[in-house]
Amino acid sequence: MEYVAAPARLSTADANFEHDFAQRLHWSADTDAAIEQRVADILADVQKRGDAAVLEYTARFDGLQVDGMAALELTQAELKAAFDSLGDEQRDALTAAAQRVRTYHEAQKRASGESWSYRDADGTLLGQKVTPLDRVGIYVPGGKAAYPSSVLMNAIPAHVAGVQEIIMVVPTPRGEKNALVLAAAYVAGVTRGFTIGGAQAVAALAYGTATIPKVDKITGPGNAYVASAKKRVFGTVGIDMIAGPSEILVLADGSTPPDWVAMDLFSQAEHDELAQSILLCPDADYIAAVQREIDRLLPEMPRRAIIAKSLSDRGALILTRDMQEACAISNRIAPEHLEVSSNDPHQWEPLLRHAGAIFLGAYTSESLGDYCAGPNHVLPTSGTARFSSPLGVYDFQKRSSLIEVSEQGAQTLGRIASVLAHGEGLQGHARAAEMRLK
Ligand code: HSO
Ligand code: ZN
Repeated sequence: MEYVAAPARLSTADANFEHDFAQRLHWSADTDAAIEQRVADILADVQKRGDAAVLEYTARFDGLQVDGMAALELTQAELKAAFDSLGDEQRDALTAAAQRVRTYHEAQKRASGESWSYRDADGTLLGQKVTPLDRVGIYVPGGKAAYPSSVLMNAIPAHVAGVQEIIMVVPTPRGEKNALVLAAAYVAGVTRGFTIGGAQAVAALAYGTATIPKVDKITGPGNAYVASAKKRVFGTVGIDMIAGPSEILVLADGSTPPDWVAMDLFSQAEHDELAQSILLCPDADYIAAVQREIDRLLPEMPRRAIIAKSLSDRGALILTRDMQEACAISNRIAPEHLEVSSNDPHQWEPLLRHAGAIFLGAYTSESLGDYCAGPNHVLPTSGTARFSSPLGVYDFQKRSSLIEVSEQGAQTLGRIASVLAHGEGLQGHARAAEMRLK
């Protein structure tokens, strides 16, 4: 079967541009009501029956029938054995990627993850104390989207933050384990692992069972059931985000070889038929050249069916008046990944405000960021980069305010508090402040 990848061809000069652009971008994170109901039932059941329910759902949904929960645990020895079983090439690549991701997140922790305090003129101490979460759960998808790189991206920032216990869950249909996923868990410092998945795994982590420890926060991507379960347990535990399909936006000035750009568009399109790849460029000839490269390269791609559908249904090649306008449109999209494919990327970078990750210059393919550059690849999607950030060390930390009022400070603050407390009609508050006045 021959596949055709035909992204929409738009131009900002067209009268219909706003309409066509809005249609291309439209994406809804709503899940259907049937899934919501089934997930609600599974959560309630696991909360009530614990391990017994987890065992039943794992047998039913993953075809993994075992005698007891012990058989669903991945021991440290097993994680290490998986690592040792890798060939040199994979082992070295995994270790190198993990080291770079660790170095990046250590810098992130130094920059914004440290406690601080100051004393005001009255000698009152004010500050912020940063502490890691005690225990987190990381959800690792199984099946066709099993990504060892995502194990690194979730577990390493948790480890760097100082989280003592990192519990990994990974659905393992029929018990077929993915050696690279287990090896990544070993390299990244996962404490305990379980071969469970779906809403039942999210429930077990959120509520705890006799075997699965209750965690404080659950991170990591998953299918519609997992996303729905994470939304429902939010409040009982923290969650990171609800990730939508992958996206890439390439902002090109025409200086990068067009086959490089075509392959970068493929790199996200191949994730998912719902993934979105967009090119913004002021040069019509260059856009035509990229389309020619798409046509030439597509038949070589093992995942060409997915790429063709993603590009044809959700992709776009957009002609802009100039690079400034391309930057402005990019800000409206707020893409997950933004490549500035220009020989002068620093000219445009100051104009770019909303993106999960910004990749500067022709050599910075997005795929390097997915695996090993260092920054996290768990990024805000579907325009949420307008108000949220990559997964990071800060997601595994929390802050407590610190206040130590001096005797003199109690006089100054006591007068202010007393007035406001009376204004709110709260006697107890007012008197607690007044008692400390001389
Ligand atoms: N691009 C994906 C992450 C990933 N890519 C994992 C390859 N493996 C997240 O947006
Ligand atoms: Zn990717």
